Amino acid sequence: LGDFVWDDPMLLEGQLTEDERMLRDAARVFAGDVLAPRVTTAYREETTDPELFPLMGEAGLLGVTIPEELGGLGAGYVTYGLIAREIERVDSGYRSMMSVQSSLVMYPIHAYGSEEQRQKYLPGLAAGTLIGCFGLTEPDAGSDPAGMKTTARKTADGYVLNGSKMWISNAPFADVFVVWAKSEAHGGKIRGFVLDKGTKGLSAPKITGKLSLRASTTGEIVMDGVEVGEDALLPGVEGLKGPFGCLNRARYGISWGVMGAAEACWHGARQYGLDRRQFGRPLAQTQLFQKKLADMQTEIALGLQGSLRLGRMMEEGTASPELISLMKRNNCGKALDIARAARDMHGGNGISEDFGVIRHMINLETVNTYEGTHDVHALILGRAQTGLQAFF
Ligand code: TGC
Ligand code: FAD
Repeated sequence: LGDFVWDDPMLLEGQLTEDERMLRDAARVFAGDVLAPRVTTAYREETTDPELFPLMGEAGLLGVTIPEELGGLGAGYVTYGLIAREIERVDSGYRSMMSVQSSLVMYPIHAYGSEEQRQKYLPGLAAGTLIGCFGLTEPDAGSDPAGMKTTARKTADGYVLNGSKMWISNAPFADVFVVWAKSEAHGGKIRGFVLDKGTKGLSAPKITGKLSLRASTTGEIVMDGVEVGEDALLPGVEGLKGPFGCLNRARYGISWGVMGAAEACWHGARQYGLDRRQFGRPLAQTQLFQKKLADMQTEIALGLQGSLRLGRMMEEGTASPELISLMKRNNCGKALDIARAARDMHGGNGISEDFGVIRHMINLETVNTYEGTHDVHALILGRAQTGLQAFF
């Protein structure tokens, strides 16, 4: 039998290629050097420095799976997941900025866009000189995006969009808006459009007062008679499978990302328990403390192994949307439990910004909700195993 590696019980490290380890290590250095020093202030002040996008771009963190000739890294899904894990180890909001740009903006332009749209947007998005956002959710259509009210009406040479989107990451400073609307010219089917900042009738007010994910900026998208040409339509997809194709990639990345946040909480709690003495011995020498550490270690080891398997399946083309739901749901729920336990294990210090565990815990409330809530993914899995639709 082999040796037990407490912080990598499944020996994940040995299951990665040299390139994957190298790109992961570069992301870890970036997260430590560039993101970690900013996060406490950004979170406290509820601000995002848009300058982070070009820095992420320079570091090769945007469009990891997009081909190199379009500015991406041309790497695989496992690399994308490993990078999400390193960034979310610092903060879920920073991973959110990166995954919206990569999976929800660059992916649809690459997968569904025309060659002109790819050339126009992808290099700038990969470099981070353009910032993107993705508008699916509306004030009255969250878990049920088919209920959206945003419309695209055909004109002689394009479309007019009307409607509003809610809870849109990056929107207030975005240059490129991928929005989904019901198009009358396409029988009321959902179609994707790429809008440019500054187009008349398009605005994106910031949502303030968020008590979670404060280092990521969130806004509305208001479309009040936004006129665009035919070239704004994403030609390659029709129906809900368009936005869901993007969500599959982002949800997969989240399954890795939240494990990074969970690891930060677990390692923090372990170290705190080793350093802090009560009743004449380290907290880490008590049975209850060790049981919590063992639970964290187990769930993280299993969660990472599941994400790695899913990543390999994505790379070989065998991953199903339902399996993505399973991993997104499981890893978010487990990460939230771990963060809550770590907060408790830090005692009073657990509520201080100096230790970061409460920031992770509160962030994970959002991550458990966006990209399909924990319960909505349960309904997707329930439907897949019973054949019975329980949404309505
Ligand atoms: P349903 O009848 O199940 O499907 C409609 C059509 O869509 C297709 N489809 C998928 N295609 C690819 N991948 C998937 N995962 C797909 N899921 C469904 C399906 O095959 C069908 O296609 P067709 O050709 O037959 O028309 O649709 P429904 O209306 O019953 O949907 C129910 C439900 C609950 C599954 C779905 O609406 C859902 O997943 N709701 C959650 C909504 C959600 O995840 N919103 C996310 C918004 S974006 C966001 O949160 C970004 S946060 C980013 C950040 O900051 O990191
Ligand atoms: P609702 O759908 O109203 O759900 C409320 C509750 O009801 C949940 O517990 C849910 O599980 C439950 N529920 C819903 N339907 C059922 C059912 N059939 N059976 C049982 N229970 C049910 N969206 C974007 O498009 N782009 C973004 O960039 C984006 N970024 C976000 C950033 C943040 C910080 C947040 C908070 C959200 C973001 N979202 C974004 C929106 C996010 O995807 C939605 O909030 C999420 O899909 C849930 O929708 P909702 O908020 O309308 O909740």
